[in-house]
Amino acid sequence: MTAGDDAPPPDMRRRGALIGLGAAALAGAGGFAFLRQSGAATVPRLGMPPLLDVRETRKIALRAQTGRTRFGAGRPSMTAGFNQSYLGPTIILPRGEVATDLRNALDEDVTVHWHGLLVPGEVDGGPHFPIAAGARRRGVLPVAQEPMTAWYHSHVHGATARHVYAGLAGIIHLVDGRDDERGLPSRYGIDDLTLILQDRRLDAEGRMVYDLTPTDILNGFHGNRIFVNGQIGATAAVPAGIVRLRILNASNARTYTLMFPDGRPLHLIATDAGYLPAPRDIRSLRIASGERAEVLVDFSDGAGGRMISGRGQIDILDFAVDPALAVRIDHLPDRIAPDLPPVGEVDGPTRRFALNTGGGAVSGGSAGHQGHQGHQGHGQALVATTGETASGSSHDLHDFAINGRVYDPARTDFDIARGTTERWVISGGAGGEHPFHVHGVHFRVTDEAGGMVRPENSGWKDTVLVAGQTEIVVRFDHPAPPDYPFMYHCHILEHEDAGMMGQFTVS
Ligand SMILES: [Cu+2]
Repeated sequence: MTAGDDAPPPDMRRRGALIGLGAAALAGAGGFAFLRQSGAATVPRLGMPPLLDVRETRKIALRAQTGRTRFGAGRPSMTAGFNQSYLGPTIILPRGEVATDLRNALDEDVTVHWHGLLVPGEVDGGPHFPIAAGARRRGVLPVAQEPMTAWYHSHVHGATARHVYAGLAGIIHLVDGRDDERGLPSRYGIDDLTLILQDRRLDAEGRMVYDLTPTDILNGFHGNRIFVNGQIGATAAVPAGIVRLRILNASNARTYTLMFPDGRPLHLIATDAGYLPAPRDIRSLRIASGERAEVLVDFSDGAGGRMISGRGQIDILDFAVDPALAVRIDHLPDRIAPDLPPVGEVDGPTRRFALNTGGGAVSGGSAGHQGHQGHQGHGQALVATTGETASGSSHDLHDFAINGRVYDPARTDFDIARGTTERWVISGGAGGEHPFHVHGVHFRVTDEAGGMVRPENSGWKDTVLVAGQTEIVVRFDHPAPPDYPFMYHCHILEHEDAGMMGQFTVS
């Protein structure tokens, strides 16, 4: 169903016109410094999200709020964000206990799901943990895991796609202070770049819109512009050395195949949930919605480059070497982390999950057809629509489910004994590719479509793109009581909202 991910609409090809943004347009681009000026062309420099470093304070304070944001040269768009008008700050998170103070200044429920953090169901921030309009909720995250790039986003059932699209998402760097020993770049925004990739649909006046058609639900919502950290057409300035890219695919549905057309390798150092033992050289990186990857790229030849997706059809981000940036890391590390432990012995049941996309495969989903109420329902819209599409009826065309059961918040799909290791076999059906995410666990991928596991899936994962059939081995160490179960779902957010989700307890 997502076969067209790498095939852009015509207006996404070659963004040459956007590179030549005029000064008037840049005034609205967020105030980022200009990278260079040559003739009439002025290129905005890629900015990083602001930092929320809680290593000392041990307190994460986030406020969900609406805003108006200008993207590129467009007119201001209705948006939402955490502590700002679009997206949220980069949280630098230490291990240990960290307090959370979450406030909701929206006119509707919000949640803050900690995607990738191994925390109990009570603080996981899934759909069972709504924070009402105007409310405030405090909690504690017990963080006891290895360094990784995680993220946070709203996860209100039926509204997740609209919320994330509007901007209610941000990235987390979980750190242990040892990256210097590992020989890894760690200077934020200089040689350690955060790249939040999103595609968004802009109308003729450059305003972000979310018009959900039945086709958008079937394929997931795909945009006509690429945003990196909420910016269009920016260029990243890098030193002439080794640069680390922390890549988060925070798109609603699009899968990217990232590469440099000059053949420059990507040295993969981390998958979703932690470091690989050593860099793995790859020529392209496939990254689906919800996934993260960290790569090192060598710019020591002094030449910039252009990162593209899908064999040259979509420009993602230009890189330019700035000689003023001091080079701190000039060679690849040989070794980053200990070898991955062997995949654990399976001592629980094997479970099978068939991801259903319509076609009458659904039976018995009694609580089913509630999925898309949130897209146009209660409260303020958060993001504009043209009003031309009637999204509320579209779910009647396609039933989205897992094993024939549409998500029902009142139904626990199964219970797992804490400490058990299970094998899960997930099938996407003919032609469908779905990123499958499980809350509260990290897992290993043991088989993809009967063949080799791709490098992108060779380390610790919490989300895996299922094309055909994928097998994972999962150990369940973190508790989730009946009131706060863990979710498993497709991370194409329109599929998830439409019911391709289930939940389980761990006790
Ligand atoms: Cu899906």
